[in-house]
Amino acid sequence: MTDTAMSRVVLATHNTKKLAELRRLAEEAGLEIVGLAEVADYPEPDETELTFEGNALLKATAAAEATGLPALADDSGLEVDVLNRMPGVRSARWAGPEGDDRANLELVLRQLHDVEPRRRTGRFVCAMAFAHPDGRTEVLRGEVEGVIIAEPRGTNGFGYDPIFVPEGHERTTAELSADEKDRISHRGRAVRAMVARLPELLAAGAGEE
Ligand code: ITT
Repeated sequence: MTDTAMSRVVLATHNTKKLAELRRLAEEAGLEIVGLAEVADYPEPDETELTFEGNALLKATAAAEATGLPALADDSGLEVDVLNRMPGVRSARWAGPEGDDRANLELVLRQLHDVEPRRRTGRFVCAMAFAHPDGRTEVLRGEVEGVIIAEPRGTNGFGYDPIFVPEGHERTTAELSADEKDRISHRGRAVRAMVARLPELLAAGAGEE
């Protein structure tokens, strides 16, 4: 295996905004990225697990099996403390199966309408899973704490970004630049932790082939 081939990974996500963030973070780390659009179509697994880690592993494993390439997938979402950490793993479809970002965010705002500011705490969570075609897997978590504000602000990012202000910041993650968000985000943290593990994960796979 050449060095180039060793760092080639497929990013297993159908969410184009998430793909853009993952691609940016992974390419920064020197990985050669293959998107799902560049590989043969395969059935998307149902996200049947009750944890971010479980669902991330389902997605990464399905991609590695279908493509024969090492795969990375994330399962992510917003946990709101007064909602018993929901929407959690149901973040993408909180307001209905069609996965409408705006409807999801507005439902959370309605659910929090009478909650005072100091109790509107929560976090973005990202479980980042790696799956090698030889069957080995790894999963890591990144988080960013923050508060959920009452009025959406900003147009960058996606999902719940317009209502989430990270701890120690005044702007929402939809008002931060891409670089600023990457530095502090749940996804940025998880990707950086995974990238640090990849040389070992990819090399071990090469040795066993
Ligand atoms: P894939 O499963 O194909 O990757 P998805 O959108 O279904 O795409 P998830 O099941 O992981 O992905 O759901 C993630 C949802 O959580 C996403 O749709 C947003 O609503 C929310 N979310 C995750 N990361 C976010 C971020 O960085 N900013 C804002 N919202 C985020």
